[in-house]
Amino acid sequence: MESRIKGKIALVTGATSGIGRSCARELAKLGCNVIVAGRRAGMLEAVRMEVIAAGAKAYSLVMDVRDSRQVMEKINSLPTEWSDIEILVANAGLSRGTDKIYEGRIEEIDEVIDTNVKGLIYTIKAVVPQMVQKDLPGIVITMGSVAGNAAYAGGAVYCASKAAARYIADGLRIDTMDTRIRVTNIEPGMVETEFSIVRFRGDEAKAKNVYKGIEPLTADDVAQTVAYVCNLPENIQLPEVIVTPNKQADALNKYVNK
Ligand code: NDP
Ligand code: 8X3
Repeated sequence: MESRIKGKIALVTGATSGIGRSCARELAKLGCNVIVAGRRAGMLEAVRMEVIAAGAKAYSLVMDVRDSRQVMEKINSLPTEWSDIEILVANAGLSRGTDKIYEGRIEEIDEVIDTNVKGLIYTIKAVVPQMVQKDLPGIVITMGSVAGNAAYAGGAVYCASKAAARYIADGLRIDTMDTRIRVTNIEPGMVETEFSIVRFRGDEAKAKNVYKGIEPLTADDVAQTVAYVCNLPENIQLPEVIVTPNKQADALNKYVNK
């Protein structure tokens, strides 16, 4: 793929694993210099090395997107050579538990909403103003989900958080219509990453079972979609992209080989 984004600075949140990690690598392959963000410093260092191995520059930002002050301070005090962020992949997120909404643990409900909804807003609020002020042809990718388009059993809070991501993206797209910024909500279906292990509170057997009888997407599949969107000509905006494995139609329907 010919790169239109060579030399641009990208910030990827949730870059320590899964989709974010793959996005950091794919953007680096297209010549972007990448700021990788997440909470686990050791994992960030590994991703930073992967970006460098792909021939780009990399900078690590240890931050918890739930902490608004940390997000604002860390992003606003980036070294000058890293401060013109043109591509934001706001990907950090999680699901925790599969309880019925009236039985869910308050601390886990807070964790999901604080990360997926408030963390997303804080990240946008920290990055987008400089895109507007500098009149940059910015690209904002929000990581939604097919779960944002339909609720399912045991997923009320997560699904609500991903519906919120969709509407945050829609609102931002409207609020930036008079700028060069484009906004895309990516809505993946099943992707095998650490996601299900986190959702099942570390139970790897339960997590593996989610993908029994169906070939899920890989993190690289989603990252290639993100890279494609980021590399489009400036006048093309894809408001949303739904990406599922072949045997999954949407959040509720999938064909499982018995
Ligand atoms: P992973 O668990 O592999 O990655 C999640 C990433 O989010 C990690 O890098 C983690 O980093 C980061 N993260 C979580 N909480 C925070 C926080 N408070 N502050 C900063 N970073 C945080 O899962 P995926 O790669 O699959 O998930 C990435 C995104 O894709 C999520 O938003 C998820 O909802 C979405 N998605 C996933 C699908 C799937 O089936 N896997 C399908 C549809 C959407 P660290 O722990 O180091 O902070
Ligand atoms: C995660 C995808 O299908 O587990 O956002 O809801 S799914």
